[in-house]
Order: sequence, then structure tokens, then C-alpha cells
Amino acid sequence: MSFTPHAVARDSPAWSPLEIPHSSDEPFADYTRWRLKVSDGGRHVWHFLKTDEEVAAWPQNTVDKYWLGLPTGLPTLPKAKTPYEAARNGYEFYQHLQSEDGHWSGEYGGPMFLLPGVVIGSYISNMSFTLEERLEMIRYLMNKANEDGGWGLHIEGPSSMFGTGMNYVAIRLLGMDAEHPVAVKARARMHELGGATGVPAWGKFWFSLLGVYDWAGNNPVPPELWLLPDWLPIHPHRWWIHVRQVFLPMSYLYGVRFVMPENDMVLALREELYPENYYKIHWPSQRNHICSVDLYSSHSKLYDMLAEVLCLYENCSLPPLRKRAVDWAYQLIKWEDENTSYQDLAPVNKMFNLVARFHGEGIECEAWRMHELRRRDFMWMGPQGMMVCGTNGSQLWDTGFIIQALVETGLATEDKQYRPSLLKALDWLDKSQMQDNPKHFEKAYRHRTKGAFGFSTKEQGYTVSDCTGEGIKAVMYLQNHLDFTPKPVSESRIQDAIDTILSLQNSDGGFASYELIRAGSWMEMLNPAEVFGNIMVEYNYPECTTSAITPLAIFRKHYPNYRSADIDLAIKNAVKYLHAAQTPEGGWIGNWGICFTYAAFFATESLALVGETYSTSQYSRKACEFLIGKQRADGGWGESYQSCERNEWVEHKDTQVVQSCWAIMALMYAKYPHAEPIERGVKMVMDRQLPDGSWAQEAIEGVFNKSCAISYPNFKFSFTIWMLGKVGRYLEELKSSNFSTNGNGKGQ
Ligand code: LAN
Repeated sequence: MSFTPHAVARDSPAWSPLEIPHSSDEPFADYTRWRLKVSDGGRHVWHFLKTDEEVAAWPQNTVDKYWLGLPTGLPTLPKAKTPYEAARNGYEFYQHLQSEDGHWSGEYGGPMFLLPGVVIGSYISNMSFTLEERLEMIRYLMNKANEDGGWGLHIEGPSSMFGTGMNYVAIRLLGMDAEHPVAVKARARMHELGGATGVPAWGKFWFSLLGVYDWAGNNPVPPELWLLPDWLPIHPHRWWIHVRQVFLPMSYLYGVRFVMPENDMVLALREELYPENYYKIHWPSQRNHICSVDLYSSHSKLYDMLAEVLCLYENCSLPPLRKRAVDWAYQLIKWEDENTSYQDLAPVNKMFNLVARFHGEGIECEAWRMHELRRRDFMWMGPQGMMVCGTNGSQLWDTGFIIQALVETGLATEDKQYRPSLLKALDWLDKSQMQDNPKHFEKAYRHRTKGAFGFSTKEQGYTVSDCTGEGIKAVMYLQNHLDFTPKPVSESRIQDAIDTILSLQNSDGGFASYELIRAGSWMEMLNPAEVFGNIMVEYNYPECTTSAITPLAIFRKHYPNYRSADIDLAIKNAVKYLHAAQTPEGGWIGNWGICFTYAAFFATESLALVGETYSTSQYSRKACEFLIGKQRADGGWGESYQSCERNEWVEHKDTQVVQSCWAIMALMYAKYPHAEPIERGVKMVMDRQLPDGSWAQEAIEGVFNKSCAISYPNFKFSFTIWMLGKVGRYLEELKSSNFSTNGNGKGQ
């Protein structure tokens, strides 16, 4: 049951071929034997219990059952007659999904390029999986294959070369035979798409490490860029953190031209991935050959020219310079590993870092052992098998929202029975705030972390602007708005969070994700990853901006003497940015959730902070009209992830509960004066509530980098409970005519 990491050769039984059933409907590894272990401030690791003794000693709990898709056995609740009762029923259910340590755990899948990275990286670095993990990863891939046999960039996307090529390799390494019908079909689709020569850059790179693509088919990834003076506008420290942290180990591995030793699997894959003869492929002409279905951002002329120049440089690079660059990149990789306890920023850079460390130090070392341990933090068991999550979880994010929902709706105070749950959450939040800056943070180009919260756990160690905002807001709600809670987070720690937030405001008032904007958007011309958009630098986001300023406003109320002028100015400037970011139609483009409904939920709250509502502000009024214009006949809202790709509203074929909640929350922030549309939306959300108080999973909720969707399954609890718990009072006030109901906007 406990994992003792030990290295395994690639031809050992740990990677031997497996007999895989043709249907993936039924579990391959008994679902009653999986357990989620939560430890160390919210670490998630799924264990498979092999013996009956272990099963008896560690019973499956509701959290395990829910996330595995097994019946939870939670009772049917009396049918809600009011929205508030529906909210209470929602929490009656959702409280059971809180972990012992106080946070809410959950699946964070969606992207389809993460699992292959974990599999290929592990294979290269002599790391194994348990048999059950292998079986359930294979089952997951079988379940997520599209009708045409391929895989997409994410679980709802059409088959692409990136998705199909990477997952084909993963399923083969995991043990599926090349003649299994699923492999045969996937291969046929891959060949129809033109074969793996056209895989996008990150696929080319992984395949080159594995030895199934020639390095000459890659555009250069020169580590020397790290030696450029920091002040240069193109120095990598100015790039968006996810891009530079992936570029970092890539540049190391490219610099040393790492290739795994050839074996039978490599030889077989060279046959399978390409319709043509592998050994006759002209590799240099593949550098810019990208399958057309994959292209979201095609290379700019500038990038292609630069790549040509860098190719010339590769022929004459100076060995001592290369060595210095590779050594410096390695140092930065080590700092990243150490500062995050080997979680790293996300599973992409983690697996590249692992291969780099494997190259640098082999297997008999702390780095290999720690990487092997922390790899499991990303692996999540769901009803359809084992996936790899976008981060090591969304612990802080989910906990922050449900706490605010409970406090704002009054559920936190209404019923004493929820007190233990709130106290546990406060304890978890207290332990999740970062209290120091990372080691070598300036040299490692990191932003401060003192006082910050990250998206998942403290250990992962990355400041995120909006997570710091939502985290400290939840803390203040618990500590300052309730009378039964202790105050474990001291005033000076709250001030640290406020300082961190203020340190993240950009000159035009907006807030980006992890850092200040360090270079202009012209850098997008150097975007080498064809499948994503807007990734090269930080941008301001309406969502991050709102999450950053709302806690400032709450803080100002409770602690009026600390940096109040800075706070006032920050809020004022942030609202200016939000005005400028509104589209002519009245919406805001969402970047981390889908899409306009998500951004409207945030932006309207910011406007309300400075008194801008339907009756007082054209921005707020336009936002309401925009949303009302998108309401569907059944009272709800539904937009597709394609809204994010196209920057314009794209209807989903179905109405979505979560998006409907965002839209209704936005209308409430804006003090929208007509009850009827709101009531219709509320009815839709209530009608979809299940007898046990929960809601079913609908379409994917989140997105990143314009093109990749990602799951936030906890949203169907936090936002429903939040909206339903608030809306009853709102409608009452509206009807008792606290503000206008005639729509002339002059009420209030
Ligand atoms: C996330 C998840 C959380 C998200 C929010 C907090 C919601 C957002 O408001 C700010 C940005 C942030 C922190 C974010 C950034 C990009 C992430 C880390 C992800 C979407 C999760 C996965 C994604 C990451 C980039 C996936 C790995 C892929 C690469 C392109 C490196």
C-alpha cells in the first residue's frame, strides 16, 4: 500500500505488455479498493488496497466514493421549496465531500496532454507505476478516445495530432498491444491526420527524448537564452511563468540532446507513428510541419526566421558557452524542484524537470526519489479511470469559494451543525498561507510569496494573484464575520497577503495571474507552442483583477489604518481597467472559466464595489443587458468552451447550471431590477438538483491558454449554493421595492 520508490528497467515486468479487455465500461481494477489519502496540507494520493486486511483497516469514505462515481449512500432530502432550502440541501450534501483536514478535494482533469507526459517521462526515467495505475490509465484513455479513434487537446476537443500522437504513445508504453482494436483505430486516425511528423512542438520534443523523432525535426530551444542580460526585453524571465518553466528544462534537455537508449518499444513506435518509413523522413523539413487541425496560433514569420538563425547557431555553438548555459539552466531547475517540494509549477515542467534531473544525477539520488513520490500527487482516480490533473489539485480555489458562499448566504451562522466544517476549513486555510519567500527567489526570477496563497497547496509554493485574494477573503470572512471562530491568522499575516496583492497590480490597474506583466504582448510573435494562444507573457485578466481587489475592500473595512490610500487607489485603477476591458457588447472575455458568464460574475462584483450598478453605471447596465440577451428559453445560460477560442459567445447545445449561477450572481451584483429573468434562471437550477442535494456533472467549466478546457467539478456545488443561498433575499428586497422594478434604471 505504501510506495517504496525503486527504479525499474524499461524492459522489466513493470512495463510489460498487458491483456486489455476490448470494452472499458467496467473498471479494470476493483473500485471498492481505491482510497484517497489526504496529508501534508492537502496532498492527494490515490492508493489501491491489495489485501482484504488493508480494506478492512481502511474503509472507503464518502469522499472516495463520490469521486470514484460509486453510490455515496447519502440520504434523499426533503424537496426544496425555496432557493435557500435548495442551497441548504446542496450543502447538506457537499459538507460530506470535505476532507478531514478541512479542504475540499476534487478531480482536476481535462487536458489530454498531461497523462502522456507523465507516462513518457516516467518511462524514460526508469520509474514505474503500479499495475492498477497502469490498467486504469489505459481505461481512462480508452474512455476518452473520440468516436474516430483519436484524442483531442482536452476531453471535449476534436481529435488532434497532439492528442492522438501523445496518447497513442502513452497507451502503448502503458502496455496495450499494437493490435488491440483501440490502438489500431487510434493509429488509423493518426495516419489519417498525416502521421506524427506533424505533431506540434511539445509532441516533437517528447518524442525526441524517447527516440522516436529526430532532434533535427525540432526548432531550437537554446539554453543560452538564460545567459542573456536580464534587462533584455526577450530574456525568458519576462515570459509567462508556465512558458518559461517549461522552456527551462526543455532548453537543458535540448542543450544536451538527451535521447533515451533505443529498445524494442522505440523501434516499434518508429514503425507505428508514421505512415512513411521512419528512416527515410527528412527531419529538418518537419520543424515547421504542424498538422492543420492542431493549429491555434501558427508561427509568426519572425519566429520562423529566428528559428532559422538559431539552427545555424546550433551548427557552430561554442561548447564552453553551451556548458555554462546548460549548467545555469540546471541550477534553475534544481531551485524550482526544491522550492516546490518537487511538485513544480505544473505536471508539464515537472516531468521535463524529472528527465533533466535523471540525466544530471541518475536514479540513486534525492531528486529522483522525490520526483517519483510527488508524481502521484497529480494522478487522480475518476469514474472513467486514472487521469493526470492540471495541477496537484485545486484545493485552495475550491475551499475559498465554498467558504465565501457559506458566509455570504448565512448558512454559516444559521445552523450550528456546520460550525465544525467551518472551523476545519479555517484551520486548513491558516496552514495554507505561505509565510516566507522562496529560496533564491530573486535569482530564480520568482515573485514574492510571503503572505500569498496558491491555487492548490502551500507546498506547491506559487503565488497566484486571485488565489491570494480568494484565500485571504475566505480567511477574513471566517475570522471577522463569524463570532464563533478563533483568529489563527494574525493581523500581520493578513497584511502580508494585502502587500502581496498590491505588489501584483500592473500599471494600467489590472492584475495578471502569477506575476507582474514583464514584457509586451508583441512577445506573442515568438509563441512556439502552436496549440495555445496568449501564452508568452502575462496579461491582465478581469477575473484575477476582481479577486484581487475584493479582499482589499473587505480588509479596508476591518483594518482602516493599513495602506488605505494605496488600497483606494488600487481599487480605483482596477475598475478603470475593467471599464476598458469590457467588449462593445457589454461582456468581458473570460480566460480561466467559460467564458463570458464567468468573467461577468467577476467584473460586475468589482463594479459594485465602487457603487457601479445597473442604475448608476452604463458599464454595469450593459453587462446586464448582454447577459439577459443570452438567456435561453429554459431560463438558464449555456456557452461552449469555443467562446474562449473565438473571443465571441458560442452557444453550448445544453444549458449549464454553473454558468447560469455565474450569470445570476452577476445580475445580483449589478442589482438588476427585474425579478422575472432571475426567477426563471433560479427555477432551472433548482429543477436540476438531485434528490440528495447534489447536481450532476455537466459540461467542462474551465479553460486556459484560450484553447484548452479543464474541469472544475466542485463549481457545481460552490456556485449553486452561493447563488441559491443569496437569491431568495435578493428577490425579496427587489419585490419590497428597495430598488426599481420597472426597468427604467432610476430606482434606488
Ligand atoms: C491554472 C489553474 C488556476 C488558474 C486560476 C487561479 C483559476 C486563474 O484565475 C489564474 C491562472 C491559474 C492559476 C492557472 C494557470 C494555468 C494552469 C496552471 C491552470 C489552468 C491549471 C493548468 C494550467 C497549466 C498551464 C497546465 C500545464 C500546461 C502548460 C501549457 C504548461
